[in-house]
Amino acid sequence: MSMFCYQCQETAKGTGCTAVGVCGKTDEVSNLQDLLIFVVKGVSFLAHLGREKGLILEKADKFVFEALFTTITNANFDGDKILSKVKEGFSVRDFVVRELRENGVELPGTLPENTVWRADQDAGLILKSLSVGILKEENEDIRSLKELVVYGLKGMAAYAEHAYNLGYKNDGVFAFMHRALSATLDPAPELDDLVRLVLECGSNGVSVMALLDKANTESYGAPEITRVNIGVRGNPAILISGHDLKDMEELLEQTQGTGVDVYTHSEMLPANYYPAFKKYEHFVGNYGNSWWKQKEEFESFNGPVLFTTNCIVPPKTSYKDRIYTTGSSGFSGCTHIPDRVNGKPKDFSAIIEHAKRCPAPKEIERGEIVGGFAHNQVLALADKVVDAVKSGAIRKFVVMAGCDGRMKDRAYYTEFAEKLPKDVVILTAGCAKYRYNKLPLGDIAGIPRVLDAGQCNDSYSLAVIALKLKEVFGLNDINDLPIAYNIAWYEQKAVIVLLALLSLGVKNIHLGPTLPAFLSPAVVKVLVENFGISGIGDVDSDMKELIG
Ligand code: SF4
Ligand code: SF3
Repeated sequence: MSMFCYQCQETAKGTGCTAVGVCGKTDEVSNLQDLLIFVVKGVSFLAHLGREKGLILEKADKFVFEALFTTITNANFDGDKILSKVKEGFSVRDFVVRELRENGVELPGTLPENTVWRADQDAGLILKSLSVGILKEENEDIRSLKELVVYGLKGMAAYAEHAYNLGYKNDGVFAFMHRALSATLDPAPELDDLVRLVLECGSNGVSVMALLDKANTESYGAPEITRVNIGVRGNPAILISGHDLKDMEELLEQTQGTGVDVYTHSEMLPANYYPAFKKYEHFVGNYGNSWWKQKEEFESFNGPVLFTTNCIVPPKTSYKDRIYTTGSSGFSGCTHIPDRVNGKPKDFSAIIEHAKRCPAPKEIERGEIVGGFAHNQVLALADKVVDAVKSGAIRKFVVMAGCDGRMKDRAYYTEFAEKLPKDVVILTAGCAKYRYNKLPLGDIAGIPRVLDAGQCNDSYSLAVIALKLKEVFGLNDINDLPIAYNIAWYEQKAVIVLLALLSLGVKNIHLGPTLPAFLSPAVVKVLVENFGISGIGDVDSDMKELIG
């Protein structure tokens, strides 16, 4: 075994990637990510000591969320970038220690190794990276709960970073991140304390998604019902993927008047729903499907592709030179567009010039998809929705949010959507929607049968809608609503979305296509007993159970 990673749904044999990632991550990159998490925990341990005494250090907050985001599945495959992040962690650690001393915060007599270990040479770092992995924790249940916390924090970090890029932050979320990471350094924690931490992770997940919702909507307007073009025009173009709307804004600004069009890819599709982006005439629509189809679709797109976040599939040499990364994403050998300096916009001129040299995208489909059903828009239609439920025109909603993935068994979700009775409406968010958002599912009294709220973080919108419906129908329990949950997961943002739903009291969530490998049997038992979580079975039996 040269590595161990089991953080995503596609982990090898459903147990763990041990030689190379199914995602394409090498053992060296995987181990360096382990080392980065090791250092992150050290920084958070120290930052938490400061916070207990009222000392807030933004440098530590920023380092922690950026580093966690870097280790999310399919975000960063660049070993050098991860190594430099580890080194940055050492200097952030030094800075925090200095600040603690200067502010009279006492350091404990014995400090965890994570706060003091260092090496100056890369060889020393690489050697250390082999011994700080997940399996170092021998107790299966403690390991499971600690990793569940860390993966929830990774998702939280991604959303915190997007909000931060727009000038929004929630100090309580940062405080929690440091406290939780610090708690994972306890060599002999009580299981109950870890379970409590997992639940707190969920409520902080709600806070960070609410923050990002506020950041996105205050910056770009509330998403509106939109018919998104999925065809192409004849100009050279840039395809923008990932989740970061600040990058979207700056790219649209800088491409204006250059003759280069912009299309969204995968999780960037919901950018089409924001009023502020609609004013750009050269913003054409969405190209392609969810992340795992990129090998074929980037080939036919012809122009350069900008990754603002996950999900990158290791590119084929035929188009690798057209891949650009920015922010927490990275891939060795691809051009990385540096971060903003002193609040100035990123410089996208290189990718724009590249686009000008490329042929226009090849058409792979034609038509439109409808989206933009975030909470504001749905609540504007609340009367219509409530009437439809009261009259029985809508029998039930089914939340089918989350992620898509490449495994064949995800055809389940297409079949489930197709077989749903005609009086059931799908509520979705995240890239899971690509399994059914182009099917002719029709509408109910003018309400489309697939209501897409947006990106995975917009699952928050689905929770707001559910809470509003609960109020309108005068119910005491969110679980009394006619809403079923059949959620698909892949990476760690789905983990925080799931924990957030649990913290809101949602029960009986079906999670598929498989339950996480990082949940030990005892932890699964806790989730089943307290929240009624279950996996999925075959479409017909699940339909009976979920819809009746
Ligand atoms: Fe394997 Fe997923 Fe980890 Fe990649 S992220 S190494 S596929 S478990
Ligand atoms: Fe998708 Fe990667 Fe999760 Fe944001 S883009 S939902 S998988």
